[in-house]
Amino acid sequence: MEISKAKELVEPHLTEARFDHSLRVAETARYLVDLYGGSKEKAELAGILHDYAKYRPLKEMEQQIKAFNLPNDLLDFHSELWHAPIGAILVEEECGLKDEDIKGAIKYHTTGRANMTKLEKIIFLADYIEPGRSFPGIEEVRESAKTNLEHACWLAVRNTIQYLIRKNAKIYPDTFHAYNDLSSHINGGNE
Ligand code: DGI
Ligand code: FE
Ligand code: FE
Repeated sequence: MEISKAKELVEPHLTEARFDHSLRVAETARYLVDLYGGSKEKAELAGILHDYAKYRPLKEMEQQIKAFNLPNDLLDFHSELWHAPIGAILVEEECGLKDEDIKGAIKYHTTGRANMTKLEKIIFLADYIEPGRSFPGIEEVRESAKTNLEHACWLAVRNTIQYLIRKNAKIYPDTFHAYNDLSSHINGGNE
């Protein structure tokens, strides 16, 4: 898919601010590909498309989780998680995007998972550190992103888990799986 086509397809589904966020994620993902390798085109497309389903009505997404045979347990967690796996399906259904790497990066961009592909890590991290973001601790993640993709992803998941715990929010198992898996990359997995 052409980059310009992807922008055209996504823009009507997002607010202006969310579209601009998506363009910054795409730009940040290209920067991470410069550092860690991979396809710049796929990274840019995944960045542009990652929040495609962000503003779908909740009722519609609830039905899609069932209709698309997505894990039912998603329904027991915050609806904020739904746009990622649903987006990965809708970009194919509505936009004809078939690339499995890009669909995986969209599917896991919110929670992460164990054994993330490089593109999944790049989009997960780009979504967290794009220049419009201002989370507590983000500068440390941005610094780490310059030298160690896994460590930076680990910091981002750790910060997200800490933020969710402070809010008394539930944490989806894939988020823990991502944290544990990335931990073994950075400290041998024994702690
Ligand atoms: O769509 P974006 O706002 O660009 O970013 P995102 O897709 O990473 O969504 C971020 C939200 O998802 C943020 O409010 C934290 C939340 N989140 C991430 N992991 C989990 C989670 N919420 C719950 N309940 N459980 C999780 O594991
Ligand atoms: Fe998102
Ligand atoms: Fe996003």
